[in-house]
Amino acid sequence: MSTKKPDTPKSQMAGTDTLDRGNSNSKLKSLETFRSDATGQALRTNQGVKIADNQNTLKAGARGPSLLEDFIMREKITHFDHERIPERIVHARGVGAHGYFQSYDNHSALTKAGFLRDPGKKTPVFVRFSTVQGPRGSGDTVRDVRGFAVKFFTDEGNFDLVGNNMPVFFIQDAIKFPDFVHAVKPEPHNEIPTGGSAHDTFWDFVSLQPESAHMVIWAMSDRAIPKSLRAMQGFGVHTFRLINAQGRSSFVKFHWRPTVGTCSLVWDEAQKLAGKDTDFHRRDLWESIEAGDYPEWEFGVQIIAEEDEHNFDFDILDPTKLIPEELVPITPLGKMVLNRNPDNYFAETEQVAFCPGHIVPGIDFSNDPLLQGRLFSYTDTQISRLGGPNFHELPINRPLAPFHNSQRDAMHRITLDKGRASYEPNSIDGGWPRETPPAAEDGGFESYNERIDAHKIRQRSESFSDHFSQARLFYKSMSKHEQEHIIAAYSFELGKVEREWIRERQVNEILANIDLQLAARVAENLGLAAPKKATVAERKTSLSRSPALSQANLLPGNIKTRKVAILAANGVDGAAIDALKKALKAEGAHAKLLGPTSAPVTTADGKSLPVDASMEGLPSVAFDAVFVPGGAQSIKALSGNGVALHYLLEAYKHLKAIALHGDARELLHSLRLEADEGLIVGADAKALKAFIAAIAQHRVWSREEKAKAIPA
Ligand code: HDE
Repeated sequence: MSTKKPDTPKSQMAGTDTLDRGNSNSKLKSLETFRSDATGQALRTNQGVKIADNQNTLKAGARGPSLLEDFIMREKITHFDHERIPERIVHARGVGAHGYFQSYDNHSALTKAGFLRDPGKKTPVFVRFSTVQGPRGSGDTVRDVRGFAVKFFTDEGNFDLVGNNMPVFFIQDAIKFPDFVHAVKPEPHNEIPTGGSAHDTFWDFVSLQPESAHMVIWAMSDRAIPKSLRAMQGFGVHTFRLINAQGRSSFVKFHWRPTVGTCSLVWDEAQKLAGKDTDFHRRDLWESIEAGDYPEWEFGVQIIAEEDEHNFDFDILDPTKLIPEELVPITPLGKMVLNRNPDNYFAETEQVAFCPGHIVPGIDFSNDPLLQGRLFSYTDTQISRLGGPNFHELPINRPLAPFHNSQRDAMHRITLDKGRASYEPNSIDGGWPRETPPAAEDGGFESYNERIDAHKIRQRSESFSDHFSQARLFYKSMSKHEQEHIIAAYSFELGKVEREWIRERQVNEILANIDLQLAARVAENLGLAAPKKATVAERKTSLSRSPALSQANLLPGNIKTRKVAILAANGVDGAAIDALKKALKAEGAHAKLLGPTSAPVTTADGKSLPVDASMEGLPSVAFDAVFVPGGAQSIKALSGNGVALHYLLEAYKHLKAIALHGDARELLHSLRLEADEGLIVGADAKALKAFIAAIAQHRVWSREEKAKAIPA
């Protein structure tokens, strides 16, 4: 972001800009003349009249009453009065970014979708990440599922992959969605809590709805407090179909894997961030893109041949089940890069309208009953949220593929349809627009020719009835520290539940059926008796562990884009700062210099160093690691500075890498800490290497027990 003082406008320049949706195609650009740039422009009313005075309402005398005829003031206030639109009923808080998708190869054996057949093509995308429960102004780091919705502007129309950062869902049938959402949302009498699930109605519902057991354990895991939006996996959740030119269908699960690895905050850090920086995740996304650290994901699919549909010990149509990667590995198809921030939050991130029903030839739905319901819901919700059925004409939603049909009029119509015939067939307008028969390339959309022979019935398939095996698989696949976090999260959330019978039901009828030890640990923390046995018999499954589910196995082994705080006061060793910055730069990581205040600090050799912020301004929770350079005078000042000491203790408690360089060793005494594999003391190259290695580990898990003694 530029902090330069802006120039005074000199000329009356052209007032529109173009939208480059991550694509340099000039034909596309010329279609998009809706971005308004007011630089050099006169202030005018919406009717184009130049405004002479934007400071004073028209009055009868300088001290007299305002006049109704002031059309300038009335227009301005009227527009302002209607600025807000309804926020999304779920996923209200979100952040978006533009970028592109590029296929690695020609995947025509799998699908006829054009954007997956041409490795030379960059398909523009717009992505919106979101939390689910909280309103638009709620905190970014609350414990919650994250939405991961991608709109691909393909040449054959828009494809929306509206997924989450967890591979399963709370319910199996769409008809239960309003019940689930009503239960998790703030309670109706007092609208508490904002942004969280730690309350009675949520736990009442999920403890009565065993199909939620698997998703709830994901929500109680570290996955629900991601480190950043850039460090999240994404999942299409449902099984979809890919169809090739020969009409062959394969079932697929869609996956996004971030190149920076998948990792999380720790709980105390997440809670503090929700207060200290409500915008933590959106700020990180924005700043990374501005800095050129473009977030990147690999896009892949698990492929299940049509004939293998029934070869699993769960139903692939059941959205509460994942397909373990150990059973079906992910085939990489391409990559997505986010390289441009929106120009306008409302016009782009708020008005973007996703719908799982937006698909293109080569992609099709499965009969997953949750997906089937979603196909209806999203368009319906946009009609009330965006005020009518023309939301596809808003700039952020307009396909880049041309669209013509006989749909006409309605609220907010932008397109001026020429011609007389708004019906088909017609002979007046030459019969246009006409149907396109399906074809191997560029054909009309054709649904997969699936044979259905069934009774009309309201019933859940028996193959959907195993609610606990995969929740157990998830728990058993976690590393020790991840299991401890899950126990702590259930204990925290259920501890906030006021009704004891709800706590008991969750422990005895859900957790006991996942794992008796998990149930016993949570019961102990709640002061309940540990359940003695499961109420549902354990089923035999083909897999007891899935290492791919543990975030301990999902780190990239480097420190690219990580952020290090340097704590300094007057008298600091400037050479140590330079050496660290150089080393971090070589690794693709970043450093910020923090002083006791926002004033520059003076180095031991008399140089003045501007600081990026004060220690209070950018707290330890905003960083991945902390470095304290030597310099006797600086260390003396920091040892007597409560903010600095708290900074280090908090970073220690949050299991971050800390390096105490040279004289900074003294701080060990003031802090009453001992060096460990992530608390590195020393001033040589070896110490710097050890510091970088510790950052790459993301957290010092071996410290976790000890760190519990540090006050929060
Ligand atoms: Fe959504 N969901 N959902 N959902 N969902 C919405 O659509 C709905 C589900 C997801 O950034 C709404 O435009 C039903 C699963 C994301 O704009 C609404 C059911 C998954 C977003 C809606 C589900 C999702 C939404 C609210 C059960 C993961 C935000 C505003 C049948 C695969 C998209 C809107 C954005 C948003 C309905 C279940 C993901 C009300 C009925 C499963 C990422 O239409």
